[in-house]
Amino acid sequence: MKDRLQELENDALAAIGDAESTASLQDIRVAFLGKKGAVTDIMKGMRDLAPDERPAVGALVNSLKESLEKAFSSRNSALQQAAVDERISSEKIDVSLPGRQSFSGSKHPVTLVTEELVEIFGKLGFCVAEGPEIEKDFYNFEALNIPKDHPARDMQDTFYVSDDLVMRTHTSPVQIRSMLKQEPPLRVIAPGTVYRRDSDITHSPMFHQIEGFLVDKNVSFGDLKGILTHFLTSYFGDKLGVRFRPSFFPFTEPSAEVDIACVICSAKGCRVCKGTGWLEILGCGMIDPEVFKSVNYDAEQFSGFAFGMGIERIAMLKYGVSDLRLFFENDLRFLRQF
Ligand code: 2U9
Repeated sequence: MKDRLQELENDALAAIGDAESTASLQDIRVAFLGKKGAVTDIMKGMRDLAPDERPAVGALVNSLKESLEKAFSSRNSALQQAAVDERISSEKIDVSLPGRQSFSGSKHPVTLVTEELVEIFGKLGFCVAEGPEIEKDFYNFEALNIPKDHPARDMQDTFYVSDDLVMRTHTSPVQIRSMLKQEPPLRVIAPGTVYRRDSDITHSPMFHQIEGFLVDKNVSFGDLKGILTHFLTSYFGDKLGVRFRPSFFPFTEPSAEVDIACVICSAKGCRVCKGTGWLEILGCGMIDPEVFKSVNYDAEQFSGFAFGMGIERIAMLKYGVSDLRLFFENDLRFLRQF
């Protein structure tokens, strides 16, 4: 029995010494010391020994187990340490290697301007609203008091998807949807992409607009002037000259166009302001009672103003960009400047 135990110990120690990973070491451990392992078998076989032999054999088996446990534990530590050493050497960093250049993107100027406008109006209590770019005739024209024979509805000016669907020509339909959803008081700002059949140096078939409106009791043209003057001086600078000129839009009455003193030549007269010293910057007016009718607002009880402007135009003036097409070409030499 002593010889058998010695042989078993030799075999186990050899296998432990040869184990190349902690996983294979674990398999060896199970083969010798596991429930069905070789050492356990011997312990089970002790039942068949004569009673006087048992104490001596038991002591031998215990010392074998102890010796194997020690060997397993020390081999396990050695293998773990080897794995750590291997990882450390494979993950070594060569700090002398030249770095890789990282390219960071930047926001498009149209996005930058939109964010700035939304922030200014946000501080005045306006919330952003969005809507679909393919619109029903009703939201884009009918509800805005744009009659069937209005030139804006012409196939020459509007992209028709079907008889009843158009690519929205302004973000005003978003405002109609807001009014149909909510009762006054309401302050909404609607930035977004719009489409018109127009393409030359100063017009693009796809461009961006921001429109806003406010509806409440007792809203006056004075409120409109106050809010829009505050907005223009916040955006372009404190001592900015601002003037309101009478105009016409189907959805506002009275209507006005707003000019600012030319920011390019400080109102001295230049190519951009065509020598006038003034730049047209936005359109506005008191919301026409006809518009209130189509959203079931009581025009006797409520009044409101609305305004709209082209975002590219504002961006061109702010950043001194002379050609509208630069905004849509995605030339990195242009975009990297923002
Ligand atoms: C509702 C009622 C009225 C929005 C308005 C303008 C005047 C305007 C143009 C500026 C340059 C469009 O991008 S542009 O070509 N817009 O002049 N927009 S009042 O009036 C509204 C909007 C929604 C329900």
